Amino acid sequence: MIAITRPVSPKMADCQLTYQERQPIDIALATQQHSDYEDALKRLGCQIVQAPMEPELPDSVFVEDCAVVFDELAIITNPSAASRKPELDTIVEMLHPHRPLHFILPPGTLDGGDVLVIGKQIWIGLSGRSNQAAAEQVEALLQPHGYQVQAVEVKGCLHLKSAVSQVKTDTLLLNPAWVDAAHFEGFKIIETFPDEPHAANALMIGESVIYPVDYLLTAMLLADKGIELLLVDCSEVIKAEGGVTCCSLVFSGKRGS
Ligand code: CIR
Repeated sequence: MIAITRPVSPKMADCQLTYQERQPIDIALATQQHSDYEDALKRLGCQIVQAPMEPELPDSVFVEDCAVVFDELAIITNPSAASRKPELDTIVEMLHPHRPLHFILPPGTLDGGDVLVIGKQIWIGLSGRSNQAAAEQVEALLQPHGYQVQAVEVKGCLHLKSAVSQVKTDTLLLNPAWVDAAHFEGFKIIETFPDEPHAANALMIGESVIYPVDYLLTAMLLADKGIELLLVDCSEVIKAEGGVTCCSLVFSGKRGS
């Protein structure tokens, strides 16, 4: 597995914010936490490939939003937040050797945080950042490869994967206030605690899950259910409305057909 990451920008405190109040961000601490996160990815067998630092782009650490990589091809997104569009260039360069690249075109807008992929099923969050036109473009690209694409309404949070993510082959972690569990037929659902609304974002790699220590109640619940957790401190990216999925682009080093 390859994991593309990018160093924290010194300007991360000027990040986009939609639902949260602006809070001071400790850049040195964010950098340390990001390095610990990269160590967790390495422990799970990922080879880290760092994108160049983009000091002037506050949200550039959140590489997940720039692309979605499948075995057969990669989709370069089209972020609706103007400050995030320049993040794409270096990710295009980095993915070019690995996959045929396809681009989401206007009027489509898409952030990778709105794309949940499990096997050949793809859910696309209709959020403030991603729209139906983008979902239709994703479907046109992936249906010929046997994928099923479903657009789902997201309310009250930034991205679909703020509301739901995979924690086991057959199990999703989900905040029912933000997305309807009925969209995920056939999966077992673990609900986040009402006191930890942001706790639904987990990064499953193999059979392990990288998870924020910041959501202890939910972490204990997941551990109780036998899920192997690698806990990482995410206090600073959480202040920027980020989580564990958004700080990497993880994909197989082998290309499929
Ligand atoms: C933004 O609003 O775009 C950033 N401050 C946070 C992006 C987090 N990305 C993600 O969850 N995929």
